[in-house]
Amino acid sequence: MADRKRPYVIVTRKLPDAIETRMMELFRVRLNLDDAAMTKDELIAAVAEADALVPTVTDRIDREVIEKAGPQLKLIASFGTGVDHIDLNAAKERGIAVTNTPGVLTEDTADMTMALILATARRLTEGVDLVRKGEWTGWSPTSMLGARLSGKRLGIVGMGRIGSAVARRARGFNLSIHYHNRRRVHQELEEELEATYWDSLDQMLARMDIVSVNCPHTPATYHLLSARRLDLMRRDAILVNTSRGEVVDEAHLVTMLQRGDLAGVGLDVYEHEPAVNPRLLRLPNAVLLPHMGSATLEGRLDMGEKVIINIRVYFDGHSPPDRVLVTEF
Ligand code: 8YV
Repeated sequence: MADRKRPYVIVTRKLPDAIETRMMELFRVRLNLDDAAMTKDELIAAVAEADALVPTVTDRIDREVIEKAGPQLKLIASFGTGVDHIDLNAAKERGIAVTNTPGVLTEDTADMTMALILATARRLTEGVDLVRKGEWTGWSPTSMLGARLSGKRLGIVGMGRIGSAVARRARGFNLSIHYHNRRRVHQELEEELEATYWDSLDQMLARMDIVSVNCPHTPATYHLLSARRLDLMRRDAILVNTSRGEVVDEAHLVTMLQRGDLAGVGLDVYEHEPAVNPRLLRLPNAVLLPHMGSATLEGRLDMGEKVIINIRVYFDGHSPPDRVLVTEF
């Protein structure tokens, strides 16, 4: 490809070597080899010169950044599925296309959701800590008792790709599947999962042993699990979140755990990421992960390949396969 025809692509974080190498072959690229997250000024400078920007969840591409974009910026090809870090309306107004990488991190995120359900119900991190600290004095019939999964009810908030993948796994653990979603899913899927649909999130929350948050963060889902709704949950229930922290009122969640109004939480995401509420850190019944739900080698490669395809297809003059439409949110 002649250089003048190659789009100039700025990548905000270090990506897997194989992806960066392929990008170098296909585009004019500025990589970020030391992986330091860009400041707002650096993002503004990047959109002033790039034809395509490849950000991640750690970059806030807000209206202010988008309004500073030069006329050459045509595409924001995000490395990740969630697009809540990008102001989609501002991009649309400027005629800038936005793409993401859906589908390729479904299985990995669902695996991590199950891992958090198991770890929280069976007190995995408490057990690990006991052994590592040399404080384990031997087996006892009444120590480290958790909750049995088999036969319990799992309520999935958001039955999209990831929610359905969680449900399939959960069936293998003999959990019964319940869900709340904007729209009821197809009958075949409901039958396959033997899933019970709840139009009322309030009513579902009040009856579940385990609640899993699997919906995206949008203006409509911000604090969907509000203080009032969290208070509806059973005292012996657990909550896991591998989606976005903003969907849950985190401060109230912590207060409930401190008061013993909830049995435990498993969190991979936080409302003010990467800050983790210090009160959470002190709670033994909180299993806390550093936003690693999709962190597999295979997943990162697949995400990178999707980014490359979206850029190529767009600059070949076609609609990219993973174009995000504002109306979806
Ligand atoms: C990604 C995620 O790793 O894709 C998402 O929405 O939350 C993560 O698992 C991250 O977004 C990369 O930008």
